[in-house]
Amino acid sequence: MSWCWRLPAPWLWGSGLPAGLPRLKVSKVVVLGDLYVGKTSLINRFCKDAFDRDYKATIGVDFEIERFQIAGIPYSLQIWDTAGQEKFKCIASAYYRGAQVIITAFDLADIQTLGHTRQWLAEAQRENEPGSSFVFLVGTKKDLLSGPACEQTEMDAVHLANEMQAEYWSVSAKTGENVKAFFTRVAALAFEQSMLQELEKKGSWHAQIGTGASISIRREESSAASQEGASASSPGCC
Ligand SMILES: Nc1nc2c(ncn2[C@@H]2O[C@H](COP(=O)(O)OP(=O)(O)O)[C@@H](O)[C@H]2O)c(=O)[nH]1
Ligand SMILES: [Mg+2]
Repeated sequence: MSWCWRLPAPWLWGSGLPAGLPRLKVSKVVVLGDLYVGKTSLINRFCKDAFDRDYKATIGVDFEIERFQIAGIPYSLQIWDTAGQEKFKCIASAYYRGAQVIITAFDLADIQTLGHTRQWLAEAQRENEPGSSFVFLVGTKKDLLSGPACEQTEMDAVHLANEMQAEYWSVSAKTGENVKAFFTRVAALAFEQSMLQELEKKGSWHAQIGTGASISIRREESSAASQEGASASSPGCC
């Protein structure tokens, strides 16, 4: 891992890969939540390792690509950010469609935004096959909260995450706390699911990794690992 850049439009991406490279596997990740909860800051912290207090909303829907090498396979997360349309609750359905990972974000210091994540998730799930996306609930701005107030909010969030069948994380884009660990988890789950889908398509439990060794995966173990990964937990709790 890794490098990252902002691309102006989806149709410009994916062409002109150097010959001989295996086709890039890409997972679409959408980030949702109320305006000002810190979605853009979270993505910027991960992709650019930067925090800009006065970050201006971007114009037009946009995404970042974060590239990884997992077991020798080039792999990318395509992380979609809104451009402020969430203010009007009118995000185009194309934004949600095909999301392998749905991240619903709320501000730990603004409890109202937690309740709204339910609606954001429902919107995103309407545009996707039931059960086809991993769901994460992310409490942002962890640096603003500590002590009993933080604990209570996180207990409420874990409760809601259980209802949503989501995994709960709390992060701070400002300090960077948990941001890398969180996206590493996102990438690991999405990559595993992509690999399993690829293997199922090929009808074989053997796959070639990059240009190198052959691996085999036992279906039972892999699905158990996926289910465990998708269950609610609170690795980022304070
Ligand atoms: N203290 C603190 N402020 C944050 C954090 N993340 C974002 N913010 C601030 O919250 C405001 C909204 O952030 P932004 O990323 O634009 O939110 P978005 O509308 O959800 O994309 C900005 O003033 C950010 O500087 C954080 O982790 N800690
Ligand atoms: Mg934003």
